Amino acid sequence: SHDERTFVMAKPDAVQRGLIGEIVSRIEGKGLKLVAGKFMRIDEELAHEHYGEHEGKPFFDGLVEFITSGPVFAMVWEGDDATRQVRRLMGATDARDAQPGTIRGDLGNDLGHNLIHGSDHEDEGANEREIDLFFDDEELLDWDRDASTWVYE
Ligand code: DAT
Ligand code: MG
Repeated sequence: SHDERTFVMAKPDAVQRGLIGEIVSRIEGKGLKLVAGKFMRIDEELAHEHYGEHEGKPFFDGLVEFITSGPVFAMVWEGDDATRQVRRLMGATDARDAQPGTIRGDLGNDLGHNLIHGSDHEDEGANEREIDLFFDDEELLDWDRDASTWVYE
């Protein structure tokens, strides 16, 4: 099915560096369908919920500080295997190790400042949880994109 949804966000460093369009463009170009987008600030509470799995780790406070430091562009993308496909486009967590051709590999130079978040495809249900955390149901648009018949056989 082509209707898997995943949560993606251009982090504050991507927004500050003017890379929102580049990030959207790469995911759009891959053939995924945009279902929601929101330019917003993450407050302390949302940051703790979103990154709850990392609470207690040495980098947690810095991570929360970074993600709340400026606006982010939150998105929901849909497509076949969308969660894993976005992770492939993103590249490895540490942008210094990410392969060229990936968003982090081409545009990033740091572990923390790694430009983009995408739901973890190895964490069952993380995509739906994160979509629910950031978006109300009515913010997710139900629409047909004519190009879909040319993306998937
Ligand atoms: P990802 O963003 O690839 O899903 P993650 O969920 O393991 O990676 O970690 C969330 C973010 O936390 C990651 O994008 C950057 C930061 N981070 C992860 N490990 C770190 C570490 N060892 N030191 C500093 N920051 C780290
Ligand atoms: Mg993660």
